[in-house]
Amino acid sequence: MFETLSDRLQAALSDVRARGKLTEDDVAKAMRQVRLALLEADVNFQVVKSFTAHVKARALGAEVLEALNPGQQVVKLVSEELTTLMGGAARDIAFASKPPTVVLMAGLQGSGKTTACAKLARHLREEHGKDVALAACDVYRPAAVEQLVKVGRAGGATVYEQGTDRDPVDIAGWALDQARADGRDVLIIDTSGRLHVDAELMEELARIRRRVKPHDVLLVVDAMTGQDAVNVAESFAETANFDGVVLTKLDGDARGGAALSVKAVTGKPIMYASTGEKLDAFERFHPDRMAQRILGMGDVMTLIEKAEQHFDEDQAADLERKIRKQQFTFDDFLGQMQQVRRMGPLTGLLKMLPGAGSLGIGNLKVDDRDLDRLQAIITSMTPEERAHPEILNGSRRRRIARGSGTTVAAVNQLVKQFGQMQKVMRQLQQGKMPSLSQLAGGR
Ligand SMILES: Nc1nc2c(ncn2[C@@H]2O[C@H](COP(=O)(O)OP(=O)(O)OP(=O)(O)O)[C@@H](O)[C@H]2O)c(=O)[nH]1
Ligand SMILES: [Mg+2]
Repeated sequence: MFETLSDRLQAALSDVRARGKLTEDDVAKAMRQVRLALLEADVNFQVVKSFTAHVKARALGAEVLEALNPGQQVVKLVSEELTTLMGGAARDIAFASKPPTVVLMAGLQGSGKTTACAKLARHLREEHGKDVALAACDVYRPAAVEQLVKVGRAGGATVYEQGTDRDPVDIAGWALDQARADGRDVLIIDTSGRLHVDAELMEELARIRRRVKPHDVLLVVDAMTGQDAVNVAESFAETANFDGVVLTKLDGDARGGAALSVKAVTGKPIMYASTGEKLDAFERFHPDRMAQRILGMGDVMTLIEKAEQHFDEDQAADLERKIRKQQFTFDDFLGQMQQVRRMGPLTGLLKMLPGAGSLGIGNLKVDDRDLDRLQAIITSMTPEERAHPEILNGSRRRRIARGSGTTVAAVNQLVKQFGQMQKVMRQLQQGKMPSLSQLAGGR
């Protein structure tokens, strides 16, 4: 996401970043480029204007130009201002003192409301341990109820539905009674979308609001539609109030215009970001981390959180013991690989590393299929072979290659790399630093 914006902004700042001393001219030139980068990213014109004016004024302040590393200071400044622009502090759903907390989802057709209901339910369950129910109040599209039932259940939520013959307002009221009776912590209401922000849609939302008095109304907007998304949010903000934005389809948004403009234009923060069709492609929107990601400073915090979510502490301790005793086997290797993969596609993870952009790592296509192949090779080994790779002779390797649909060369390479890895581990164990060439794969 935001590749184009990220590349352009980093290019705009690469000049000042490298300089030892900065003049006012240098700053003005960099700001012109930042301005262009933002406009190209489809960021709202007014927003760009005030943003660059603000950064420039601060950059020209004495403490920046006279700092030891003025270039770094300018980059830091841009990062801070981007953070403010995107809403400053991150906000999650605030739970009502008297459950259920009611969340109403609104938005145009196809913006991703129904998917977001299930994703938010999953988030609230996994991160906050909440018991979440969903209410199916989109009665206009025949398949909408079924869709919510399906994704909602996959997200671990109960779905309250009454088909499509009742008034959505009545369904919402009934679902709230159900949620109370069942002692649910949260009730999320899925509503129907419209092609445009029209009076009918607004009236229906207003009626649902009056009936269920939601604690939070979330507007779901499709980031891929750029400024249109911002315009939709603006007209929603004019006619109906909402509390926060769920920005969807960020995975397909190279420009970032909506992400950067929505808060400034509507005054409402982006609370969640959806980055794919799968239920786990959903995260809280952290303006500071996002700004750092865009500027190629990495997003180590999110990476660490993902690692904490997906790595099993006992397994890690067990692994450490095995490495110490030099008992690391192909099975352990497989386990490690599976844990890493649970964190998400590798290409996405790499992008969170600092400097990923400038080192070219961000654009590196790590093919998850390579891992599939490695996994296939290892699972084609017998348990004995996995524990004692030294018994892997020619005929065993041929059998494994056939079994995994790969080649003997691929099997050989994996076995060799595994051998190198064990060697490095042994050396680390003996307190010796492995040489760089060993770490790089023993060439
Ligand atoms: N790539 C990508 N696709 C998404 C994302 N969120 C939703 N989608 C897809 O967008 C399409 C529409 O999503 P829905 O959740 O049905 O949208 P909706 O707002 O409920 O649509 P209506 O009920 O028709 O108004 C589906 O195919 C989703 O899988 C996302 O973050 N990334
Ligand atoms: Mg829907």
